[in-house]
Amino acid sequence: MNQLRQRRAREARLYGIVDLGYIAFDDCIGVTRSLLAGGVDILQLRAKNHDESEICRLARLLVPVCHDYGVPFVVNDFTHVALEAGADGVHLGQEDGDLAGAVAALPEGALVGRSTHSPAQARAALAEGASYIGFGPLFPTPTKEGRPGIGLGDIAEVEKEVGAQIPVFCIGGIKPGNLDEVLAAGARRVVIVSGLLQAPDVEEACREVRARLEG
Ligand code: TZP
Ligand code: MG
Repeated sequence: MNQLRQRRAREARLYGIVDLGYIAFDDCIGVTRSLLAGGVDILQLRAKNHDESEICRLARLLVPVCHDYGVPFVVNDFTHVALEAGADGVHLGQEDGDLAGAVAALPEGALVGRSTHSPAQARAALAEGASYIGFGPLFPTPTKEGRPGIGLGDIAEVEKEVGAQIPVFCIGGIKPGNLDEVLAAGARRVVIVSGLLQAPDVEEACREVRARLEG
């Protein structure tokens, strides 16, 4: 990954996800362009219920689109797909395998993100070499059904301990309407999925959220 994109990831405030649960395969490039034009700093492809060859095909199309904007592109779940597609990294959940394996498989400087649901998991991900973490879901969300919200109470602690070393992105049920309370709880960076993808104007929604994250 080039230095521009490394820096963009380090300083990222808004992380966007093209989630095929919300977006049709054929609309992915257009929606990705809207997210990028609106100012997302990292873009992930998340495609539950699609096979790996399809994900790889789409990832290959999205890599140059993201790179045109200087934005790192990350594949959810599959390190080998990230590698094959020329992505800038992979995002792994708690059950998606060890981080060291992904770090070893990907080029030096690649992003290896981890989903975490508690301060203990956040500290463990840092110790295992995560480039960044997602922390949540803060609120219950249809994007990740069946998981309880962890609330806002641990954000400040995780931001202080882990966020001093790697980016911590709060995630899960974040919308323009609750962003202020998330920020007031100590969040500095967020992932927003449905709140952006379901907005009437995706680009404008990103712009507004970005301005509030920087404000
Ligand atoms: N991991 C934890 S919550 C979540 C993921 C992928 C979904 C976030 O989506 P939304 O629509 O912003 O609640
Ligand atoms: Mg996963």
